Amino acid sequence: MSKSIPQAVRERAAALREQLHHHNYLYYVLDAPEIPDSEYDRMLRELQALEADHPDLMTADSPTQRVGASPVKEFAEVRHQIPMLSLANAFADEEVEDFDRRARERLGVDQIQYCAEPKLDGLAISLVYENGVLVRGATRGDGSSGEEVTQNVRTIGTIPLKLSGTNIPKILEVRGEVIMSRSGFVQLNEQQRQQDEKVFANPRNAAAGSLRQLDSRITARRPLEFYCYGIGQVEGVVLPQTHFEILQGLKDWGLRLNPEVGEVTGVDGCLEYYRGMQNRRDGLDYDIDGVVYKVNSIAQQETLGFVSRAPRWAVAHKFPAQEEMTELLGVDWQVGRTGKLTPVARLKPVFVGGVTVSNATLHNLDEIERKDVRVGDTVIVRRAGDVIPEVVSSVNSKRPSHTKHIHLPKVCPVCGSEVVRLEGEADARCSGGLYCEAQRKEAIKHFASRRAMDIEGLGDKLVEQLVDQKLVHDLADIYYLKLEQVAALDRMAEKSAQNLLDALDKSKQTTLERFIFALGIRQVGEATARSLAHYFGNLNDVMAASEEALIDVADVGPIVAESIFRFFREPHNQSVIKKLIQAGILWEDIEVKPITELPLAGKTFVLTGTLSSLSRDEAKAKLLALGAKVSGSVSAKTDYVVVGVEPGSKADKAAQLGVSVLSEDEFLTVLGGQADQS
Ligand code: D41
Repeated sequence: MSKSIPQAVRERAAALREQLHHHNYLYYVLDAPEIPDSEYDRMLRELQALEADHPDLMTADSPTQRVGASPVKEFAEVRHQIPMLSLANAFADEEVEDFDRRARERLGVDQIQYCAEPKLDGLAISLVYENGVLVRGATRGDGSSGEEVTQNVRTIGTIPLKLSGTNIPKILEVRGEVIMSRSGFVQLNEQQRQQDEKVFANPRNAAAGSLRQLDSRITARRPLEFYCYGIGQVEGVVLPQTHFEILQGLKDWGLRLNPEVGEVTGVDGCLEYYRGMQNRRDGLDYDIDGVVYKVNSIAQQETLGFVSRAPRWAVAHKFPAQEEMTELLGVDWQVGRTGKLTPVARLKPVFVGGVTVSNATLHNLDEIERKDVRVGDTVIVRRAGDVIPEVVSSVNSKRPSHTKHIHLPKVCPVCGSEVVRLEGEADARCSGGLYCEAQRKEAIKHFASRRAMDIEGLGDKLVEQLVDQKLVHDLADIYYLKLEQVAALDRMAEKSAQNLLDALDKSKQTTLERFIFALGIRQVGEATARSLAHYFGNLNDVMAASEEALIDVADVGPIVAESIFRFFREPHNQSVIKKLIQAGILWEDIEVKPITELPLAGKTFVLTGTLSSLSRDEAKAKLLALGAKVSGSVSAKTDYVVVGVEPGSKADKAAQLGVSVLSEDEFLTVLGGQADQS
């Protein structure tokens, strides 16, 4: 070290390093930070400035190393002093039983104590500490030699640059796994997407790609973590007699140990641990692909030794793979509640995630294109936890010469109606609406709802039964139900059935706007239905209107106009409407009066609090009928705020903005007065 550095600077740098190490340990290892991040950053910047002014101050274990260093051209090769062994795999319980039996026979014991660990799905690395200072990090490579990634591992917060505690060995090689958490992975990919950079297929790939960066400043920005699982070369310390105790010792030196690691007895203990981890797996914030059992006694490990490159004292008990390759035989399109078409991959059956999978989702056409999946391709199928299996990607190198591109069907596979994909929407939809079986239940529920035809007693459960039992094929069928059909349904009796028929009868007397709203045309809510009713005055004119004519209606833009136009061109919709009218649905045609001539035209109301004489929906309906708009929030454009009992913040907002406030009585007067006039 240079003599020109003042003693005070030297001491300050040492003190900062000491504090930063301590806070790093509290934050990453104990998960119990004592100071805010801002304070940590301030100390780090101060140390960086001192080191920049006095480069001789720099040390291998300085916390400033965490931000990365200048890029390297390539990684140097490092030979592992003691080879990093590989792990034998077991897939079935019987293979674990065989492993345990062989080990017991060799040792001549009845039962073995094991250390059980989750098998993290990351990259194995080796860290060498000399007199407590991290001097080298290397990948496992082929087990004999790997790549030197010291600058990169120094950027990983959970890897101590300096060991803490007492009895620090002269040389300590720690082995463990570098991983990326699931949440870190999601965040990283989100960021990559925003910056138009490559997104990673899974946390393991992201961890590998991040660790093997020639520019460690990039590694520093990646959410990598480290968990230790063992040791290599050790000098200058006497280690405990069991693997579990050795791991505890590493923890005391400041290395991170997975909290799931535990001691178990015999093969039964192993299998019990396996089931436990399998159940907890989905709840962890990192991927594991199995568990590892290690004979706990170091003396017994030495007796057992190893075959070729794998120890006889350890085995990885793998979970069923969550990703497998198989062939894409074809694609079917499934129609969902709203008519949305989802492409479903028909696969050559494959065992993945513990079950045989022959169908998987392809999400939508954009995803199919992004993943470049074609029929005939070999694809990767993923089934994680209880989620729906999905096609992750195609395997380009396995593409045969005869693949077929996947196209959106022109007509709905369920009902044969035209399929439409509106501009700017990822999803394609069946235009069959009321006719399409897949959409029928939802359409009927909407039709019957309070703000539509208001059919009392026709709830969701009943609608489902009616459709499932094939009593109702289209909307209009509900008006042709017979008493004995309804009475025979679950949780129905003669009386309740009669009540439903009465409610159906009562609903037939309605208004044009309710009827249009009840049809469930995409993009047509209550306000638009009302505008249409008032603009055209009768149903025939609405049905016959051109897109140009529709655009002239207040609140109707080109997208809404197209949706309405298409709906009424669909022959099935036309015939269902005819059948509904024939069932006796009626309303009085509206005398066509431009909306601007209605008494409350151009006035915007906001309702807040509970009104005693009418419901919020009723009040809204009355206002709409008088040409007013009803909004959910108060703004400078609001004309009146109607305040009921227990009003919310909207009343305060009205006062702030100087908007007129109406009590319930005043509001009723407005409605009554206007109603008389109209
Ligand atoms: O979590 C892991 N991925 C893990 C890997 C673990 N918990 N323990 C391991 N133990 C070993 C032995 C028994 C050979 C010391 C391992 C690995 N090996 C390992 N990782 C990659 C290759 C081998």
